[in-house]
Amino acid sequence: RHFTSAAADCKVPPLNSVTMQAGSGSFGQNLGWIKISPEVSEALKHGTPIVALESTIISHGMPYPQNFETAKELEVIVRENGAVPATIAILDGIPCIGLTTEELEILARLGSKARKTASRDIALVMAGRENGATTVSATMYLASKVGIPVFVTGGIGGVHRHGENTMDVSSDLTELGNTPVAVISAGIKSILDIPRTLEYLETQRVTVAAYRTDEFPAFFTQTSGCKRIYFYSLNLTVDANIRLEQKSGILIAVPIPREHSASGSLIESAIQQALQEAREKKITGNAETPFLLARVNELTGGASLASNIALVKNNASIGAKIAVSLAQLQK
Ligand code: PSU
Ligand code: MN
Repeated sequence: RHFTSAAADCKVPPLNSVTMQAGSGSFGQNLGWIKISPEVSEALKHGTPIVALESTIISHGMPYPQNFETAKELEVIVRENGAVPATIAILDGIPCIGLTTEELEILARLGSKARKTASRDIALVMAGRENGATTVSATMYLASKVGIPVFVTGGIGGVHRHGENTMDVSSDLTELGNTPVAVISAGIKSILDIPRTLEYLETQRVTVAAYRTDEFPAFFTQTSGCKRIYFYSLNLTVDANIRLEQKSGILIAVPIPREHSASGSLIESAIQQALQEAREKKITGNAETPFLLARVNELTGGASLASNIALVKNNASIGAKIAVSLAQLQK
């Protein structure tokens, strides 16, 4: 039902109508299959800082209506910090860069009825004219296609525990190895294998930097025990990566603000229980993360959701600042 109204707003621009231009290298490709909102299109043209935002976090990462509120608030925070927000999703089979409030609401209400769309799913969702909520990998891919070098999210996927046997390794990691976008996140959850994830990122040639710490954060908590992460000036690092024309991305890990990390150990024990339940219910593959997020939220009486929202907002303000100073460096 919602689909039709989204389709009306989401027209494919005619070829030649969109001129790409931004952060790195050569732009000006004509992508007739993608819809860029007028505001983002203008920003690309003028080199105005832009922050890409993903949509799986809206549909699968949080319940309605907090997901809708958070999606809107993230855009406000990006604007307050001087950048233009570009939430990315696929509506009626059309990849959209920059959504209207109505489109954000459609995704928020669809929840897990929207298809969780990783890079490998983009073509399928387009072919089926489906609504797709893009994960980190798909959002990076689409952001890079139109020339947006900075992207803010909450947590990325990683190597799952026992991934050395199951081979469940998120395509977020291989996309980071192949797509020159800086991803600002709060690290990865301890439901994943953090040391193996960092090893895998190294193999994929991904630059890993942290914000004001030398330790990789673990999403709900500031620490993971994994040290020796670089923390040089982040805008200079992103700028250098672009000048080098590296094909790989940068993972920027921002620890959750201290005042929201207090419930970390409570959340940690809920995670252990949820993991156990997932094993008993044989929930695997791309259904695992959404199940765990929802279950942990139930078990913690909403504390994990509150922390999740707080850390994504914090990432949005830091990501927007990085985008602003990067745009200045590139003038
Ligand atoms: N981690 C979170 N919240 C999320 C996700 C991960 O804390 O919403 C989502 C992101 O969209 C991420 C995706 O890209 O899950 C990874 O899924 P998978 O492990 O199936 O690759
Ligand atoms: Mn997986």
